[in-house]
Amino acid sequence: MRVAITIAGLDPSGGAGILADLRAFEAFGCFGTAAITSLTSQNTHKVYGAYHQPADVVRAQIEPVIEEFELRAVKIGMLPTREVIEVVADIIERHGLPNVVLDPVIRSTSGFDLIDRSAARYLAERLMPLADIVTPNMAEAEILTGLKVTNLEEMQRAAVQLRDAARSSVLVKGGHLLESATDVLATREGIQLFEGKRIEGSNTHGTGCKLSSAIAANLASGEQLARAIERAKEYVSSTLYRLKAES
Ligand code: PXL
Repeated sequence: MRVAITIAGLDPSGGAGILADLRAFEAFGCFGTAAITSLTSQNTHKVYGAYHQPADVVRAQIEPVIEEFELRAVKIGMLPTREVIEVVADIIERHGLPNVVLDPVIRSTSGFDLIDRSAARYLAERLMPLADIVTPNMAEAEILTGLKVTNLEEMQRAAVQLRDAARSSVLVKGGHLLESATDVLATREGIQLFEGKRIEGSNTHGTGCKLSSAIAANLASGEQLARAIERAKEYVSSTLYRLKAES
């Protein structure tokens, strides 16, 4: 049995956060475990609030799971405070957890700050270097680099800067590009583009959560990074088409 963990926030409306992560794990044959970092109050249109969990509560959720299961991948989503970031970094280091996919969740699409201001900087310094791949969207790439990220060229510049700073692979997601949804991957080997079609009129809430979890599940099955990203993108597109057809 391949087991993965998601360490992320709970979106009770199910589109984002751990509920979306668990579905993506399952779609790729991974048994999902989870630790909740923040209980949010939201629906697919708006975030009303977030009740961040104390760092020791986050640790208490993760340690017994590690004791029982040999984790094959770790997806990290919303880490709301410096203290929670420190606990997660410490656990990854001490247990040498493999296939760490970090989705640096900072702000909801509707503009709600999901993590403390100083936590974004700490996330970059402390946790990005421990990740195998970091998956910021364009807005998150701007906050993490201080660069403007509005087109493909700027996405490439941001991806390279983040890769060099963290020495981990970086996928800057182009879901907010006007004409396409092309993603930019920067690894030690160089830059690779992943073309994506923009799916008009679909509800994109939670796509980042699904993508990072699907990448983690594919890495857990032994896929190479580029193939894991391709398969994850196909999965996210298929869920968007399905949601659109059903709405
Ligand atoms: O999509 C970003 C995100 C991640 N995790 C949780 C969220 C959101 C956006 O609202 O609520 C828990």
